[in-house]
Amino acid sequence: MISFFRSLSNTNILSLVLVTVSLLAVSNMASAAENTTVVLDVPGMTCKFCPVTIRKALEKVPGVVKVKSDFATKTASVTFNPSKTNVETLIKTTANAGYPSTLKK
Ligand SMILES: [Cu+2]
Repeated sequence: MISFFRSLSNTNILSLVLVTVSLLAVSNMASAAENTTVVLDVPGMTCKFCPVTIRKALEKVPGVVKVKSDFATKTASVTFNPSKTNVETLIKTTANAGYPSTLKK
């Protein structure tokens, strides 16, 4: 091991350290930006096209990754990046689209 490091020039050791540090930084960022999924109750859905309107509105919100809206259960399941948006914004978005919602308990 020691001879391995002796065989490396100082520049190579420095670049090894830099690569290690940047890899650690990337993995930390990934865990900090872990996505969250919430389910919203949207009681105002009255036909099978309502969930489509709601899904399209939510998909326009920056930070929203995935939306599944369902007429049968009158819910919208939203996966989002919590460093970019939040539940209040999602609820405001459905209300602005004509469908007031609440966080499903
Ligand atoms: Cu409808």
